[in-house]
Amino acid sequence: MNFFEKLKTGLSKTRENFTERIEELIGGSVELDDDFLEELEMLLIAGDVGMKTTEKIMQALHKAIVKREITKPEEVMPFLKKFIVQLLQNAGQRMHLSGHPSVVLVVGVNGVGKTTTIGKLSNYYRLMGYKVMIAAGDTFRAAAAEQLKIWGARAQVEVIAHGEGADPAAVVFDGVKAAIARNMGILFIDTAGRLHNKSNLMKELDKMHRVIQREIPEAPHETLLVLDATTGQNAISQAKVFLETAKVTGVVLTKLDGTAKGGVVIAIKEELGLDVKWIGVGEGMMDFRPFQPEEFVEALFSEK
Ligand SMILES: Nc1nc2c(ncn2[C@@H]2O[C@H](COP(=O)(O)OP(=O)(O)OP(=O)(O)O)[C@@H](O)[C@H]2O)c(=O)[nH]1
Ligand SMILES: [Mg+2]
Repeated sequence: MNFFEKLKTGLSKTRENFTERIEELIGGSVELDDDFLEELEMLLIAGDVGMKTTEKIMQALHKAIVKREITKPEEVMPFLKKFIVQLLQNAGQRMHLSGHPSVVLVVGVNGVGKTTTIGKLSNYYRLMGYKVMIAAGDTFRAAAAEQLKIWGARAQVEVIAHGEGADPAAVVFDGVKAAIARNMGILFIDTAGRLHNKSNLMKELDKMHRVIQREIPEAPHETLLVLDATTGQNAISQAKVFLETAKVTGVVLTKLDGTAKGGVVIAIKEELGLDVKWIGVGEGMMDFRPFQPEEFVEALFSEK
């Protein structure tokens, strides 16, 4: 199965919950009346697109109807598709990797897929020709470093780790030093995902930043927030806490396979002002790709 097929299969529940219900509405309507518009609005909200985004889409649709650019229900689907691609389209999706090394901090609450994402990213960039290293900054959870080492071995990338309970900032320090000494292109830093309260999270991230910036003042070059698509709107509230404490530069949206809440991709951009840079559609190394709006929308709106 190629990635597009995987994405399409992964999004099948989201399609049932979102696209197919909109298609049903369109198929059962003759007119673009208030009932139709109200129903469509409900379906967008139920599809985890987010309130703000739904409003924006509905306003644009209304305008198109008033201007008679759209006159029939069956014209609504192509309109939505185009509009959503436009919403997701932007220039900020590329990773900033101009450092020597570039430091990429990976944050998020527990279980969202941080460690897996670092494994996948390491492999991706190694295949692109980068020299990659990983620092196991999650010293809190038992076996976290072991899990990372397994991923490191699979991705053929070295992992800098200390024992359980060690100071994460000390691991980060060693990681940064080693990455500089060995002329690495990218250093990925894993972090603990236990449910932080805000002040603890802030303290821990501050400390890591200080350690990193002592060696590389402009780092971290990227702070990726990992969000789990299966949690839908909860992912949005989680993200807000991180946005208040860390300078997040992009989102990795994991577990798009098998969730009905894939519409959250659209909400992330509009509600949080963040770009989804990567998506995960499975547990394997290759189930991962830069987010491409057109491909995503194509998979979301494709026929079975
Ligand atoms: N189906 C699916 N599972 C995923 C994906 N990404 C990660 N997972 C799974 O989610 C689980 C948690 O992944 P981890 O990478 O350990 O998550 P984490 O954020 O590092 O978790 P903590 O270290 O406990 O905070 C694992 O079983 C992964 O295999 C994905 O894109 N799709
Ligand atoms: Mg982890």
